Amino acid sequence: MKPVSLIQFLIEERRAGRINAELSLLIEVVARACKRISVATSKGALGGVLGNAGSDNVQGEAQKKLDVISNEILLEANAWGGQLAACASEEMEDPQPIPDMYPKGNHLLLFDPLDGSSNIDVNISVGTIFSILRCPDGISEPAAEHFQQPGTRQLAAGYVVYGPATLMVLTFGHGTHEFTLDREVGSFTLSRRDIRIPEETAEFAVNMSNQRHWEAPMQRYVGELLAGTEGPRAKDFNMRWVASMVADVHRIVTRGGVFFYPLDAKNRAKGGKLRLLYEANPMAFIVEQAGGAATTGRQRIMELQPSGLHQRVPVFLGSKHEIELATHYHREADGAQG
Ligand code: AFP
Repeated sequence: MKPVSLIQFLIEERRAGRINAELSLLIEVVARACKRISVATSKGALGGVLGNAGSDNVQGEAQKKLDVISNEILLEANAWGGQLAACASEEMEDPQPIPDMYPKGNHLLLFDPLDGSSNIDVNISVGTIFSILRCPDGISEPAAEHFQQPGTRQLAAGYVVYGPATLMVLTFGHGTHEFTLDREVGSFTLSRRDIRIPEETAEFAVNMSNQRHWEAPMQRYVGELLAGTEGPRAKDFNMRWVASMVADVHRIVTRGGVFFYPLDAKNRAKGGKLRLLYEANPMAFIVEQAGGAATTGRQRIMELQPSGLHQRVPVFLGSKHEIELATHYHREADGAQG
C-alpha cells in the first residue's frame, strides 16, 4: 500500500466533511512545530538543551531548558497562521493572545509543550500533548474562562512522543490514528488507522511509591492486581511506569493496559497531579476514541466542567473493563460512606 502522509490524511478528512480547512491547517502547523521539538530533543547534550532553565513554571515546578524551548516553538509557530484566537500552555499562567499584527481565527489551542520533562536528562521518551477547542462566538480576546470547556467539546486532540521514533497520535472524534515521522522525508506518515485498545489487559501503570497515600478503593483495586493468580482476580498482572505520561499512554494505545494517577494524601489539596486541560482531557479523548475509557475514578473525565485553567484531576485511563472495575470500587466506597 502507498504511504499516506499526514497532509493527505487531513485532506481526506476534509473531503469527508469531518474537519474544516482551518482545523486541518492548524494540525499541520502543530505537527510542524513538533518536528522542530523532535529535532531539539534529539540533539541531547550536543544541542546544549539539557538541564534546568533556572526558572519555575506556573505550577511552581522547575522548568527544564527544553520546556521553555518547546513552549516557544509552539507559540511562535502558531502565532501567525490565522487559525487561532489564543493559546494556553501548561507553562504559562495566562492565555497567550495572538499578536495584533496577525489575523485571528476561531480556534483555541491548549498544550503541554514537553510532558515528562524530568526524563529528558536521562534520555527517556518525552512528548507534547495538545487539545483544540472552538473559541466561543463573539469573543475576540479569549480569557481563561473561554478555555474552560468540558473535554466533550474538544474538536481535536493529539500527542507526539519523542522516543526511538517520533510519533503523532491524533483524533478528531472519528477514531484514533497514529503517524510516524519519516525523518529522511521530514513528514508524518500514517502508521496505524483506527487504533483499538483491547478491553481486557494484564498490565498496569501507576507510581507504586505513593501506595501508602492512596484512598481505600485504590488500595483494594491494586492490592487485587498484585495478588495475582492466588488473589480474587485469579490472574497475574505486570507493571510498567515510565513517568512520562505520553510514553505510558502510548504503550496502552499500542498493546492495551491501564494508567492511574489517583488522588492521594499528597496531592488531595491540589485535586490530583495531572492537569485537566493539558493532559487529562486530550488523553481521555484519544483513549475513548480508541475504545478505551477515562475517568477520575468517579466520573468520566471529559464531562467535567473545568473550574480553572490549570486545574488538576485524578486520572484513570486505558483498557475499558479494568477502568470500569477501578471506578466501580471508588463509587461503591463513596456509596458505602454516604
Ligand atoms: P514532569 O513533566 O514534571 O516530568 O511530570 C510528568 C508527569 O506530569 C506525567 O507525564 C507523569 O505521568 C507523571 O508526571 C509522573 O509522576 P511521578 O513523578 O509521580 O512519577
